[in-house]
Amino acid sequence: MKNTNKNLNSKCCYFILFRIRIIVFIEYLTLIKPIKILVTGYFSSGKTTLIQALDNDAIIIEKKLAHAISEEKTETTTGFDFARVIFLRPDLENELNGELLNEAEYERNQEKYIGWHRQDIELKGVPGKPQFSVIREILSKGCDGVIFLIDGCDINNLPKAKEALDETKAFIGEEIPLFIVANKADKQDFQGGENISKLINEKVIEGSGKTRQGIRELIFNISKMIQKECKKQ
Ligand SMILES: Nc1nc2c(ncn2[C@@H]2O[C@H](COP(=O)(O)OP(=O)(O)OP(=O)(O)O)[C@@H](O)[C@H]2O)c(=O)[nH]1
Ligand SMILES: [Mg+2]
Repeated sequence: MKNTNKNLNSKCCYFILFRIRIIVFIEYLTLIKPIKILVTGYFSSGKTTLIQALDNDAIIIEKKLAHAISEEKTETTTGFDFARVIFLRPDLENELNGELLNEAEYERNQEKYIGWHRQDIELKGVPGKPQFSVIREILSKGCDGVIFLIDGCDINNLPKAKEALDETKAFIGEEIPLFIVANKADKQDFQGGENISKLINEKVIEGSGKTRQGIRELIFNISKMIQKECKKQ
C-alpha cells in the first residue's frame, strides 16, 4: 500500500513538472515573438516608401496606376507590404541607444551584436485607396502597434486622411497604441507637424519615411511601449 502511494506521488510530481516545462516553453516562445506593426494611412501617404527604406528586401505588392499622379508615383499597393527588421540594444537602460537593421545587415555583422538585446519587428503596410477597405481590415488583425501616415504636403486631402484614421481606429479598437506621423517632412512644401496636428485635432509626430527621419525613434518607442522583452544574443 505504502509503495503504491509512493508511485502515485512520484507520477504526480512528474506530471506537474512536465506541465511546468510546457508552460515555461510557451512563455519563452511568447517572449521572442516579433512585434507586429501596422503601417497604414490614406492613398499615397508614403507607407510603401517607409517600409522599403527600413528593409530593402521587403515584399511589395503593387500595380501600375491607370493615371500616374506624379513622375514618382506611378504604382499603388494592391496587396500588402511586408518587412522584417531587428532592433538591437547594447543595454536596456539607455532608451534610445540602439540600432535598427534588416535581416541581411544583421547577418553580415552578427559578431558586433553579441551580448546585445534583440527584438524582432514585423512591419505590414496596407493599400491606401478607399476601395481596399476589406484588405485593410484583414491586415489590421493581430497587430501590436500602428503607425498612421499622413502626407504632410497634401493639406487638400486631410479630410480623407482623417476618414482613413477613423477607419483604422474602428478596426484596431482602443487598446492598440497608434502613432500619427506627418510624413514627408524632408520636402520643401511640408506643412509642419504642428499645423497638421491643429487641423485634425490629434497628436502628430513629424517624420520622413524616405530619409528615415524620426522613424527609428518612433519604432523604438513603440517597441518599448509594447514591452515584449528582448532576448539576449
Ligand atoms: N520626399 C518624400 N517623398 C516621399 C516620402 N514618402 C513617400 N514619398 C513619395 O510619395 C509617393 C507615394 O509614396 P508611396 O510609398 O507609394 O505611398 P503609399 O502610401 O504606399 O501609397 P498607396 O499604396 O498607393 O496608398 C511616392 O512618389 C514616394 O516617392 C517621404 O518621406 N519623402
Ligand atoms: Mg503603397
